[in-house]
Amino acid sequence: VSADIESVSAAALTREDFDARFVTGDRPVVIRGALTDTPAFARWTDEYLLGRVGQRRIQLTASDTHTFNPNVDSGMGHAVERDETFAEALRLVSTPRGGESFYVMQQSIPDKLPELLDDVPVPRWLPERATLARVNLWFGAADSASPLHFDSRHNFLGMIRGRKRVDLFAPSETPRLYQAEQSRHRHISQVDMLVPDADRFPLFASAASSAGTLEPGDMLFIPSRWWHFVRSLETSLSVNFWWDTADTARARLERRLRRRLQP
Ligand SMILES: O=C(O)CCC(=O)C(=O)O
Repeated sequence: VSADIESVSAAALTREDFDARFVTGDRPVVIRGALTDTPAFARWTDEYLLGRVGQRRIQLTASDTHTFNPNVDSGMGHAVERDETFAEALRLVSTPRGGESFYVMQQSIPDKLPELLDDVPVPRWLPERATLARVNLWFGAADSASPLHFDSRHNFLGMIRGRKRVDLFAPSETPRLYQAEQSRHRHISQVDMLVPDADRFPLFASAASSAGTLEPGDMLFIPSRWWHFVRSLETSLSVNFWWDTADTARARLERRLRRRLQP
């Protein structure tokens, strides 16, 4: 059961509209062309990135499949992080080799790649009442996929180069998504989106989802707690912004307290 993710053009959407319709409304939206006027969109070629941050050290995730799942027992492959220079990571991601795939995942731009920070201005749709928490870089080859999961913060996922295919599930679908409750990675689903196992996860087929393709320059708003499965359609470079409102910050604190108080 899948619908299209709603989309609006950047020019047609004010910050106030965005806040009222999508943040308060708890609805995802693709803002088309949101990043086309950023320095990152104009400048981020391999040559530019190598010149600016080639020698900076980052974590590169390696996996024996195209799905980069940190749950060792997921059956979706074994993802491990290793420390590399940005230049080496770029080389490994760009040179496919049999049996091993690489994905630069959620690397903090302010902490690890500070020379790039001025290239990614805070999107003008960030509500005035919101607090920006993190800005990350993602860089992967075609077919790289992060596992189906949710985050506790609101998210803007923006494409700089390449396209990504995204599937979204509302928090109300959680009972059909087989959350890895017992794991350290409890925000990750046990379902392999690429080959769902109907015997182990029979309810998954009836989960309602929406899907869409992010083109270069587009930015997707993923509300807090919405499940997302993201796959690169070609070599892709993206950034994401995690942010809180009073509601998401309070909900996170309450969940943490409740977990601590559990016998
Ligand atoms: O782009 C991806 O692979 C995943 C992005 C994501 O999970 C996020 O921004 O929270």
